Amino acid sequence: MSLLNILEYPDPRLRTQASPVTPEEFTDGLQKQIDDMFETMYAAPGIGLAATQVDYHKQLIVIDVSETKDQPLVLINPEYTPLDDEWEMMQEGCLSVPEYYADVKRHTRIQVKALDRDGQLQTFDCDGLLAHCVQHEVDHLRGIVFVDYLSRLKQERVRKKLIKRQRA
Ligand code: GNR
Ligand code: NI
Repeated sequence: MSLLNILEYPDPRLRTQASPVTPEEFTDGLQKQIDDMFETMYAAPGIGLAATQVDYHKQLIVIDVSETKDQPLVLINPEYTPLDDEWEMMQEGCLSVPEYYADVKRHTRIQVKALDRDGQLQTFDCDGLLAHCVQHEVDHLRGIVFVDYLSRLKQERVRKKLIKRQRA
């Protein structure tokens, strides 16, 4: 396994739209990419990682929100739908925006449909941290970073702080 480099905001590659994984792409190479993404996420440490963040522009996400770090979840070509009209705020962080945290409003309860690492369709309902994490990761696949939801002033502050940090 290998650790992958994580792109940092405001890297323009974080704006890339990921393409769906096709049936022919379920190869050993994809399995290795998934394992490398888990290793990178656990090492960071983080609770989720989207392929976009490691400059791999396929619709692939790895997640583990468990305290014990033993409940890996692979979401390929994910889609979600809100289960009701409720929204909630939660403080979010992002491995592509190091050392910055801000409140983000997301759907409280969602239904998720995605393929697993074997290409089998999985469907589940979730809420809480997992629901926030899925929405945050699906945003990455669409080229959206959580700071996009903040005021222009805050976005400008984060951008300057990270550019300074990247030079150091
Ligand atoms: O590690 C992470 N924590 C987190 C906390 C609240 C909502 C979303 C997240 S995802 C983040 C890892 C990451 O950057 N995934 O893209
Ligand atoms: Ni993120």
